[in-house]
Amino acid sequence: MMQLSKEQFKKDFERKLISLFAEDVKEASRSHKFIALAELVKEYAFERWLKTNKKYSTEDKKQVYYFSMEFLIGRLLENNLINLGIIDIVKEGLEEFGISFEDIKLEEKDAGLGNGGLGRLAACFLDSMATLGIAGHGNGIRYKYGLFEQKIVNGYQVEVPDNWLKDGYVWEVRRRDKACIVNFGGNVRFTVEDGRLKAIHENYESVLAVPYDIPIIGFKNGVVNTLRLWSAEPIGEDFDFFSFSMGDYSKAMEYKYSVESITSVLYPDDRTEKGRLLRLKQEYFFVSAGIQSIIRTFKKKGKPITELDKYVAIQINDTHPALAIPELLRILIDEENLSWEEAFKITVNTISYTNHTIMAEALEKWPIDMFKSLLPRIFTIVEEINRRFCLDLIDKYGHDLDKINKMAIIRDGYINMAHLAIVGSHSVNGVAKLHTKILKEKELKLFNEYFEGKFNNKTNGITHRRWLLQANPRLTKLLKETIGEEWIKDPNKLIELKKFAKDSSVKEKFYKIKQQNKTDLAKFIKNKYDITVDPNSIFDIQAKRLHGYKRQLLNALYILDLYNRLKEDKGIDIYPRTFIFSAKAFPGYILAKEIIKFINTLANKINSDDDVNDKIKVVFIENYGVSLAEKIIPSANVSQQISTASKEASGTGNMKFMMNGAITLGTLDGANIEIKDAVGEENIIIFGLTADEVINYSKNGGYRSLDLYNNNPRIKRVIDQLLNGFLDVSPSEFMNIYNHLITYNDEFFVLKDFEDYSKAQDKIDKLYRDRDKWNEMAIINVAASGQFSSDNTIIRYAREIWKVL
Ligand code: 4GP
Repeated sequence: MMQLSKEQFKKDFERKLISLFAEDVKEASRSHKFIALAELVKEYAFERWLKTNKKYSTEDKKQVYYFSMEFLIGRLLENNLINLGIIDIVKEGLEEFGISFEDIKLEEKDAGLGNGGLGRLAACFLDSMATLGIAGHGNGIRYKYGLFEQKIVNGYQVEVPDNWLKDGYVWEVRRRDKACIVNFGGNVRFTVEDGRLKAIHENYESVLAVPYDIPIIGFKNGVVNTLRLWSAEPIGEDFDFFSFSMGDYSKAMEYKYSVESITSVLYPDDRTEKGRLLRLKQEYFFVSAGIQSIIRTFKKKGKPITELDKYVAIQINDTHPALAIPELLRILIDEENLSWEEAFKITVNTISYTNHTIMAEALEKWPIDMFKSLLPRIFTIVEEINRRFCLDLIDKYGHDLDKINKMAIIRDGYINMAHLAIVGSHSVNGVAKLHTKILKEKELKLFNEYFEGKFNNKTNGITHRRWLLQANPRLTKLLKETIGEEWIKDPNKLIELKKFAKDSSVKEKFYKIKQQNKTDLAKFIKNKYDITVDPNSIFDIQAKRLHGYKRQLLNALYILDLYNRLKEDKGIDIYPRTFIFSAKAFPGYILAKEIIKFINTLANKINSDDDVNDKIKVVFIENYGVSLAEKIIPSANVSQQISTASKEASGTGNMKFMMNGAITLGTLDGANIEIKDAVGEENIIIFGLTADEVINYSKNGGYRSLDLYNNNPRIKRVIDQLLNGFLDVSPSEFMNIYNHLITYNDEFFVLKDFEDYSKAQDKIDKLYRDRDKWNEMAIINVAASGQFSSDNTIIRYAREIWKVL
């Protein structure tokens, strides 16, 4: 832990302002104060970074690399100060200068290099690996533009580019000397060299991969690991001088642009061939650079390459980095001259794969033609993996062609990346018990039977340092006063809070904290949208990506029905409620965008209707991301986790909300089930179809949403209101929603679960009136949340997959 006195800090801070900007505290702008503070944190941390790196290069410790297309790291300043153990000193020191830390921290850009759960999980894992002293590093892409910024205009989502690097990024270090070359295109021919077949890749185009390193600081342990993000640059001079000197300026610029576009955007538009090709390019680009850099570091140790798997573990975050498998094989065979058998054994032992979803749309498949022309050598390797795997299958199953077809890596003109990832790795894990069970028994059953013992579960987790210490300082203080500080190092100790669940003074304090957090959010909403929400109402929150299966639509239709009931009978006794949504929709996902418009339309109608205004309010907070989540989650009373059972692999928002004392209103899906087991049935509200029921309906039919529409007047009314002008929009505005629910038979069982959901909401209403009981439930949720710290998850990865603990 770092020793720093307040006086020393103040001196250092003044010195930094002078050396960077020739300014004193009085003159400096908010932005300069932020930069000076961040630069100071770097000064404090970088010595440790150097030491950690030195230690890793001299020790024989196995290095873990987490390969991910997404790292949603959010803002780092506060997190870094907490982990260095100097947050209080810094806050106090700044205060004495008359500077509010809360104010200057907002100057930092929220690095949104990801989309949702998978990306945020990667960031939590980095924090936990550093804190546990595991030599674990991230490998990803330095996107020039992060996930788009969402604006709501007239109720519609509008996407604005997130130019987060515009003013520079204070935490990164460009390491030009560690750049690698990545090759695309060209052709492959085979020759015989020393009696062995040798692949020659030629006529390719090369791109320079330049790493930018970000320090990942462990919690009070002196460890600083590395997140390495790769940026694509033209090789040699900035543009093609030949074209330029011939006067073809635009051709030269085209070359520069085409190279730089590789790392320009997260999620290129997958509706076009060009967009899909770019995504494949991105995948190979960061994987190839990452593996080359790992091998280079490993070789400095002077160990034989055949021992690589003893010193290196690579975890691939979903299939996006699955090209790590053929790329590692390529290097071992073509550059290190190992035999296929040796190279394959090492590759499988080095790589492990995490599956994050069973949604068909997310299961990657690449057309052979595209793959082959972009990555000709890699294609021949994938073909060979497939050929040998199919032969093994024939060995085991004879000529059961149906089975072999189902399991093959290459089939019907496509390369199935999940199959490649399973065959080329030694571990395949799901992210919650139910999800793993579905993988093992349904989606990937054949593979689980064939590769005995390869499949395993690693339930997700979240770092309590960000989601409790940082996001909720008030609750953190209460916890310290009540159960001491051991839980910060060992989150399982949070369970000690359970003893205080019936303690009326702790309950009262907990209630007050929740009210203060709600008041903060209410002020934020007032400032931003001029909507007045009452902190005494129930804050009922659904904050996550917008997707059909996450069923924001169920929540919204329920609100519309509630509104109808209130209009019909003003005497209905409901506890006042504020429904809060926050969600981004993927730009090309029409239905999701229409649901956003629907929620906003509903919000307008309800918020401006004096008849119901003291009872319900609806707020859509735009631009959901890590920083906004830190603001929203601590204020929640109800956490909506209402996905169609079987569809949400785990969820991690559910864990963040419970850790902050919200009661989960959820289906038996993903990690909700484990949350239920941890808190007990009486401290969670469960409703809806089970995963088995959903799977059964989807497979065998037996559900008709039209019947529900015809037989349930409440459902009929809300569906009709989508189209009949009730919402003061044109009849076609919500046509996709209507079609989704009725014409296409409600794929995600929104209407099927409607009644049960409505009853669950009634339960919440009753429970909240009993303040004592509610607080007890909330405290039990906080107490049981330690189990879901990502420290626990990482310990399991480290012991069972990477074998580093
Ligand atoms: C998400 C899953 O949808 C979510 O259930 C899970 O908690 C999270 O991964 C982390 O494991 N999937 C994605 C994705 O983010 O892009 O597929």
